[in-house]
Amino acid sequence: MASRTSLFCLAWLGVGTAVLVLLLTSHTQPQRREKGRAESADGSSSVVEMAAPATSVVVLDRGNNTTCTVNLHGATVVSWRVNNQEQLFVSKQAIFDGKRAIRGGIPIVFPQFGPWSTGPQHGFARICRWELKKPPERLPTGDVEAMFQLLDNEFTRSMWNYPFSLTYRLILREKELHFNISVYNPGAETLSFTFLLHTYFKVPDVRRCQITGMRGCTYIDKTREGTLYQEHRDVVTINEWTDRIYQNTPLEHIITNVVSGRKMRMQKYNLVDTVVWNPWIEKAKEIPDFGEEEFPNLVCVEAGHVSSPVILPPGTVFEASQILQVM
Ligand code: TA6
Repeated sequence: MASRTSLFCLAWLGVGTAVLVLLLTSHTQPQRREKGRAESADGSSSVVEMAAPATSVVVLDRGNNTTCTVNLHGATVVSWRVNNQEQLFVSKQAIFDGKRAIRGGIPIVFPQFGPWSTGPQHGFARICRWELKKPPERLPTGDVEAMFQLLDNEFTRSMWNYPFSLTYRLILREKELHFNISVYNPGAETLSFTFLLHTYFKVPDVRRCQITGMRGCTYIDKTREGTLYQEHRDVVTINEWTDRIYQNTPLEHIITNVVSGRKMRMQKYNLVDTVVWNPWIEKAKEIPDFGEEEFPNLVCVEAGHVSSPVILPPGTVFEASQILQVM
Protein backbone atom coordinates (compact mmCIF):
# COMPACT_ATOMS: atom_id res chain seq x y z
CA MET A 1 0.00 0.00 0.00
CA ALA A 2 1.65 3.35 -1.18
CA SER A 3 2.53 5.65 1.79
CA ARG A 4 0.48 8.83 2.53
CA THR A 5 3.46 11.01 1.47
CA SER A 6 3.92 9.39 -1.92
CA LEU A 7 0.14 9.58 -2.50
CA PHE A 8 0.35 13.33 -1.66
CA CYS A 9 3.29 13.84 -4.08
CA LEU A 10 1.53 11.94 -6.84
CA ALA A 11 -1.59 14.07 -6.40
CA TRP A 12 0.49 17.32 -6.48
CA LEU A 13 2.38 16.10 -9.61
CA GLY A 14 -0.94 15.50 -11.36
CA VAL A 15 -2.05 19.07 -10.53
CA GLY A 16 1.28 20.60 -11.60
CA THR A 17 1.21 18.90 -15.00
CA ALA A 18 -2.43 19.82 -15.64
CA VAL A 19 -1.70 23.53 -14.93
CA LEU A 20 1.42 23.32 -17.15
CA VAL A 21 -0.60 22.03 -20.11
CA LEU A 22 -3.31 24.64 -19.51
CA LEU A 23 -0.88 27.58 -19.46
CA LEU A 24 1.16 26.78 -22.54
CA THR A 25 -1.31 28.68 -24.65
CA SER A 26 -0.31 32.19 -23.95
CA HIS A 27 1.89 35.13 -23.38
CA THR A 28 4.42 37.54 -22.38
CA GLN A 29 7.31 39.19 -20.70
CA PRO A 30 8.26 39.40 -17.00
CA GLN A 31 7.75 43.15 -16.70
CA ARG A 32 4.10 42.62 -17.42
CA ARG A 33 1.54 41.65 -14.85
CA GLU A 34 1.89 37.97 -13.90
CA LYS A 35 -1.31 35.98 -14.36
CA GLY A 36 -0.33 32.48 -13.36
CA ARG A 37 2.65 30.28 -12.44
CA ALA A 38 2.99 26.52 -12.45
CA GLU A 39 5.82 24.86 -10.53
CA SER A 40 6.91 21.28 -11.28
CA ALA A 41 6.93 18.78 -8.38
CA ASP A 42 10.75 18.70 -8.17
CA GLY A 43 11.01 22.49 -8.30
CA SER A 44 13.14 22.36 -11.43
CA SER A 45 10.84 24.45 -13.53
CA SER A 46 7.98 26.87 -13.81
CA VAL A 47 5.97 28.18 -16.73
CA VAL A 48 4.88 31.75 -16.25
CA GLU A 49 1.87 33.05 -18.16
CA MET A 50 1.56 36.81 -18.30
CA ALA A 51 -1.57 38.83 -18.93
CA ALA A 52 -0.58 40.35 -22.24
CA PRO A 53 0.03 39.10 -25.75
CA ALA A 54 1.69 36.28 -26.93
CA THR A 55 4.44 34.27 -25.37
CA SER A 56 5.19 32.06 -22.44
CA VAL A 57 8.43 32.07 -20.56
CA VAL A 58 9.83 28.78 -19.35
CA VAL A 59 12.11 28.83 -16.33
CA LEU A 60 14.74 26.17 -15.71
CA ASP A 61 15.57 26.31 -12.02
CA ARG A 62 18.60 24.40 -10.74
CA GLY A 63 18.26 25.85 -7.22
CA ASN A 64 20.88 28.00 -5.50
CA ASN A 65 19.58 31.01 -7.50
CA THR A 66 20.80 29.43 -10.72
CA THR A 67 18.14 29.75 -13.38
CA CYS A 68 17.66 30.06 -17.13
CA THR A 69 14.57 31.77 -18.55
CA VAL A 70 13.45 31.09 -22.13
CA ASN A 71 10.81 33.11 -23.97
CA LEU A 72 8.91 30.88 -26.40
CA HIS A 73 8.99 33.83 -28.78
CA GLY A 74 12.07 32.81 -30.71
CA ALA A 75 13.03 30.31 -27.94
CA THR A 76 15.08 33.30 -26.87
CA VAL A 77 17.05 32.77 -23.64
CA VAL A 78 16.24 36.08 -21.90
CA SER A 79 18.01 35.40 -18.61
CA TRP A 80 20.78 33.18 -17.25
CA ARG A 81 21.47 33.70 -13.57
CA VAL A 82 24.34 31.94 -11.80
CA ASN A 83 24.10 32.28 -8.03
CA ASN A 84 21.75 35.20 -8.66
CA GLN A 85 24.19 36.99 -10.99
CA GLU A 86 22.65 37.82 -14.40
CA GLN A 87 25.06 36.86 -17.23
CA LEU A 88 23.05 38.15 -20.20
CA PHE A 89 22.21 41.66 -21.39
CA VAL A 90 18.62 42.53 -22.27
CA SER A 91 17.92 46.13 -23.25
CA LYS A 92 15.62 48.15 -21.00
CA GLN A 93 13.99 49.22 -24.30
CA ALA A 94 13.44 45.66 -25.49
CA ILE A 95 9.94 45.09 -26.87
CA PHE A 96 8.04 41.96 -25.88
CA ASP A 97 5.12 42.05 -28.30
CA GLY A 98 5.45 38.53 -29.62
CA LYS A 99 6.26 40.03 -33.02
CA ARG A 100 9.66 41.61 -33.22
CA ALA A 101 12.97 40.05 -32.12
CA ILE A 102 13.91 40.46 -28.47
CA ARG A 103 16.78 42.98 -28.05
CA GLY A 104 19.08 40.94 -25.91
CA GLY A 105 19.59 37.51 -24.41
CA ILE A 106 20.31 34.84 -27.01
CA PRO A 107 18.19 35.23 -30.16
CA ILE A 108 18.50 32.34 -32.66
CA VAL A 109 19.45 33.34 -36.20
CA PHE A 110 18.06 30.91 -38.85
CA PRO A 111 17.86 30.29 -41.82
CA GLN A 112 19.61 33.54 -42.88
CA PHE A 113 22.28 35.57 -41.07
CA GLY A 114 22.21 39.26 -42.02
CA PRO A 115 20.05 40.99 -44.63
CA TRP A 116 17.66 38.62 -46.50
CA SER A 117 15.91 39.16 -49.82
CA THR A 118 12.86 37.03 -48.98
CA GLY A 119 12.49 37.73 -45.25
CA PRO A 120 13.57 39.80 -42.24
CA GLN A 121 17.21 40.43 -41.26
CA HIS A 122 18.58 37.40 -39.40
CA GLY A 123 15.76 35.11 -40.54
CA PHE A 124 12.46 34.07 -38.94
CA ALA A 125 13.47 31.74 -36.08
CA ARG A 126 13.85 34.64 -33.61
CA ILE A 127 10.38 36.00 -34.39
CA CYS A 128 8.47 32.70 -34.46
CA ARG A 129 6.69 31.08 -31.57
CA TRP A 130 8.48 27.85 -30.65
CA GLU A 131 6.98 24.78 -29.03
CA LEU A 132 8.11 23.55 -25.63
CA LYS A 133 8.92 20.03 -26.80
CA LYS A 134 10.07 18.76 -23.42
CA PRO A 135 9.32 20.76 -20.24
CA PRO A 136 12.24 21.33 -17.90
CA GLU A 137 13.26 18.18 -16.10
CA ARG A 138 15.84 17.58 -13.41
CA LEU A 139 18.48 15.08 -14.52
CA PRO A 140 20.12 12.56 -12.16
CA THR A 141 23.15 14.92 -12.18
CA GLY A 142 21.02 17.66 -10.64
CA ASP A 143 21.17 19.62 -13.89
CA VAL A 144 17.96 20.75 -15.59
CA GLU A 145 17.17 20.04 -19.25
CA ALA A 146 14.45 21.34 -21.58
CA MET A 147 13.81 21.08 -25.31
CA PHE A 148 12.24 23.52 -27.76
CA GLN A 149 11.21 22.94 -31.38
CA LEU A 150 10.33 24.97 -34.45
CA LEU A 151 8.79 23.23 -37.46
CA ASP A 152 8.08 24.79 -40.83
CA ASN A 153 4.66 26.42 -41.04
CA GLU A 154 2.72 28.71 -43.37
CA PHE A 155 4.62 31.75 -42.10
CA THR A 156 8.10 30.20 -42.55
CA ARG A 157 7.21 28.70 -45.92
CA SER A 158 6.07 32.14 -47.14
CA MET A 159 9.75 33.16 -46.91
CA TRP A 160 11.59 29.85 -47.22
CA ASN A 161 9.51 27.17 -48.88
CA TYR A 162 11.14 24.10 -47.35
CA PRO A 163 10.13 21.62 -44.63
CA PHE A 164 12.49 21.54 -41.66
CA SER A 165 12.64 20.62 -37.99
CA LEU A 166 14.80 22.81 -35.73
CA THR A 167 15.35 21.47 -32.23
CA TYR A 168 17.06 23.27 -29.38
CA ARG A 169 18.04 21.40 -26.20
CA LEU A 170 19.21 23.44 -23.22
CA ILE A 171 20.96 22.04 -20.16
CA LEU A 172 21.44 24.24 -17.12
CA ARG A 173 24.41 23.15 -15.04
CA GLU A 174 25.96 24.69 -11.93
CA LYS A 175 28.07 27.29 -13.75
CA GLU A 176 27.39 26.28 -17.35
CA LEU A 177 24.67 26.54 -19.98
CA HIS A 178 24.71 23.97 -22.78
CA PHE A 179 23.02 24.49 -26.15
CA ASN A 180 22.48 21.58 -28.49
CA ILE A 181 21.02 22.43 -31.88
CA SER A 182 19.84 20.11 -34.59
CA VAL A 183 18.31 20.88 -37.96
CA TYR A 184 16.63 17.94 -39.72
CA ASN A 185 15.73 17.98 -43.42
CA PRO A 186 12.63 15.80 -43.90
CA GLY A 187 12.13 17.05 -47.45
CA ALA A 188 13.14 15.96 -50.94
CA GLU A 189 15.37 18.98 -51.66
CA THR A 190 18.75 19.96 -50.22
CA LEU A 191 18.58 22.82 -47.71
CA SER A 192 21.10 25.69 -47.67
CA PHE A 193 21.05 27.94 -44.59
CA THR A 194 23.14 29.88 -42.10
CA PHE A 195 22.77 29.62 -38.32
CA LEU A 196 23.99 31.66 -35.34
CA LEU A 197 23.44 32.16 -31.61
CA HIS A 198 23.30 35.95 -31.23
CA THR A 199 24.54 36.02 -27.63
CA TYR A 200 24.43 39.36 -25.75
CA PHE A 201 26.80 39.11 -22.75
CA LYS A 202 26.22 41.55 -19.92
CA VAL A 203 29.43 43.39 -18.96
CA PRO A 204 30.24 46.21 -16.52
CA ASP A 205 32.30 48.01 -19.17
CA VAL A 206 32.90 46.64 -22.68
CA ARG A 207 36.10 48.74 -22.95
CA ARG A 208 37.68 46.46 -20.33
CA CYS A 209 36.68 43.19 -22.07
CA GLN A 210 39.17 41.04 -23.98
CA ILE A 211 38.25 38.14 -26.28
CA THR A 212 40.76 35.40 -27.05
CA GLY A 213 41.04 33.06 -29.98
CA MET A 214 40.88 35.38 -33.02
CA ARG A 215 44.61 35.72 -33.73
CA GLY A 216 45.40 34.76 -37.32
CA CYS A 217 41.73 34.52 -38.33
CA THR A 218 40.43 36.47 -41.30
CA TYR A 219 37.39 38.64 -40.66
CA ILE A 220 34.79 40.53 -42.67
CA ASP A 221 34.60 44.06 -41.22
CA LYS A 222 31.02 45.30 -41.65
CA THR A 223 32.08 48.73 -40.34
CA ARG A 224 34.39 49.07 -43.34
CA GLU A 225 32.21 47.99 -46.29
CA GLY A 226 32.74 44.31 -45.61
CA THR A 227 36.45 44.44 -46.35
CA LEU A 228 38.42 41.31 -45.41
CA TYR A 229 41.24 41.68 -42.88
CA GLN A 230 43.40 39.39 -40.75
CA GLU A 231 43.45 39.61 -36.94
CA HIS A 232 46.95 40.02 -35.52
CA ARG A 233 46.07 40.58 -31.88
CA ASP A 234 46.18 37.89 -29.18
CA VAL A 235 43.08 39.43 -27.64
CA VAL A 236 40.36 41.47 -29.33
CA THR A 237 39.32 44.62 -27.47
CA ILE A 238 36.44 46.99 -28.26
CA ASN A 239 36.79 50.78 -28.21
CA GLU A 240 34.57 51.71 -31.18
CA TRP A 241 31.67 50.51 -33.32
CA THR A 242 32.61 46.88 -33.95
CA ASP A 243 30.85 44.46 -36.33
CA ARG A 244 33.08 41.63 -37.52
CA ILE A 245 32.55 38.11 -38.84
CA TYR A 246 35.63 36.12 -37.83
CA GLN A 247 35.96 33.06 -40.03
CA ASN A 248 37.05 29.55 -39.11
CA THR A 249 37.66 30.41 -35.50
CA PRO A 250 38.96 27.89 -32.92
CA LEU A 251 36.65 25.86 -30.70
CA GLU A 252 37.10 28.12 -27.69
CA HIS A 253 37.02 31.79 -26.73
CA ILE A 254 37.57 33.33 -23.31
CA ILE A 255 35.88 36.67 -22.63
CA THR A 256 37.39 38.55 -19.70
CA ASN A 257 35.76 41.13 -17.43
CA VAL A 258 32.21 39.96 -17.81
CA VAL A 259 29.84 40.12 -14.82
CA SER A 260 31.70 40.98 -11.57
CA GLY A 261 35.03 40.88 -13.37
CA ARG A 262 34.84 37.16 -14.04
CA LYS A 263 35.74 35.26 -17.21
CA MET A 264 33.33 33.51 -19.55
CA ARG A 265 34.43 30.46 -21.56
CA MET A 266 32.62 29.82 -24.82
CA GLN A 267 33.14 26.41 -26.41
CA LYS A 268 31.50 25.65 -29.74
CA TYR A 269 31.15 22.66 -32.07
CA ASN A 270 30.24 22.84 -35.78
CA LEU A 271 29.82 26.60 -35.42
CA VAL A 272 32.88 27.59 -37.43
CA ASP A 273 32.55 31.38 -37.23
CA THR A 274 32.41 34.00 -34.49
CA VAL A 275 30.72 37.38 -34.85
CA VAL A 276 31.77 40.20 -32.53
CA TRP A 277 29.44 43.20 -32.25
CA ASN A 278 28.94 46.37 -30.27
CA PRO A 279 26.94 49.27 -31.82
CA TRP A 280 28.86 51.94 -29.86
CA ILE A 281 27.55 55.53 -29.59
CA GLU A 282 26.22 56.47 -33.05
CA LYS A 283 24.77 53.11 -34.11
CA ALA A 284 23.12 52.78 -30.68
CA LYS A 285 21.08 55.90 -31.50
CA GLU A 286 19.74 54.23 -34.66
CA ILE A 287 18.37 51.14 -32.87
CA PRO A 288 14.79 51.84 -31.69
CA ASP A 289 14.60 49.10 -29.06
CA PHE A 290 18.00 49.92 -27.55
CA GLY A 291 18.91 52.59 -24.98
CA GLU A 292 21.53 55.08 -26.25
CA GLU A 293 23.44 54.81 -22.97
CA GLU A 294 23.44 51.02 -22.88
CA PHE A 295 26.30 50.25 -25.35
CA PRO A 296 29.05 49.98 -22.69
CA ASN A 297 27.15 47.18 -20.94
CA LEU A 298 27.07 44.50 -23.59
CA VAL A 299 29.37 42.59 -25.88
CA CYS A 300 27.95 40.24 -28.48
CA VAL A 301 30.16 37.23 -29.13
CA GLU A 302 28.14 35.04 -31.45
CA ALA A 303 28.99 31.46 -32.42
CA GLY A 304 27.64 30.60 -35.84
CA HIS A 305 27.96 28.99 -39.26
CA VAL A 306 27.54 32.12 -41.36
CA SER A 307 30.48 32.85 -43.66
CA SER A 308 29.42 29.88 -45.82
CA PRO A 309 26.02 28.12 -45.80
CA VAL A 310 25.31 24.71 -44.28
CA ILE A 311 24.33 22.35 -47.11
CA LEU A 312 21.87 19.74 -45.77
CA PRO A 313 20.77 16.92 -48.15
CA PRO A 314 17.35 15.28 -47.71
CA GLY A 315 17.01 12.99 -44.69
CA THR A 316 20.12 14.34 -42.96
CA VAL A 317 20.71 16.31 -39.75
CA PHE A 318 22.99 19.25 -38.96
CA GLU A 319 24.13 19.23 -35.33
CA ALA A 320 25.97 21.96 -33.47
CA SER A 321 26.49 22.99 -29.89
CA GLN A 322 27.76 25.71 -27.60
CA ILE A 323 28.77 25.63 -23.96
CA LEU A 324 28.96 28.80 -21.92
CA GLN A 325 30.84 28.53 -18.63
CA VAL A 326 31.29 31.12 -15.90
CA MET A 327 34.91 30.77 -14.75
O1 TA6 B 1 25.46 40.06 -35.36
C1 TA6 B 1 25.85 41.38 -35.59
C2 TA6 B 1 24.76 42.03 -36.43
O2 TA6 B 1 24.57 41.33 -37.61
C3 TA6 B 1 25.06 43.51 -36.68
O3 TA6 B 1 25.33 43.75 -38.03
C4 TA6 B 1 23.82 44.24 -36.18
O4 TA6 B 1 22.93 44.45 -37.19
C5 TA6 B 1 23.29 43.26 -35.15
O5 TA6 B 1 23.51 42.00 -35.71
C6 TA6 B 1 21.86 43.45 -34.72
O6 TA6 B 1 20.97 43.10 -35.71
P1 TA6 B 1 19.40 43.30 -35.46
O7 TA6 B 1 18.73 42.77 -36.68
O8 TA6 B 1 19.06 42.48 -34.22
O9 TA6 B 1 19.16 44.75 -35.21
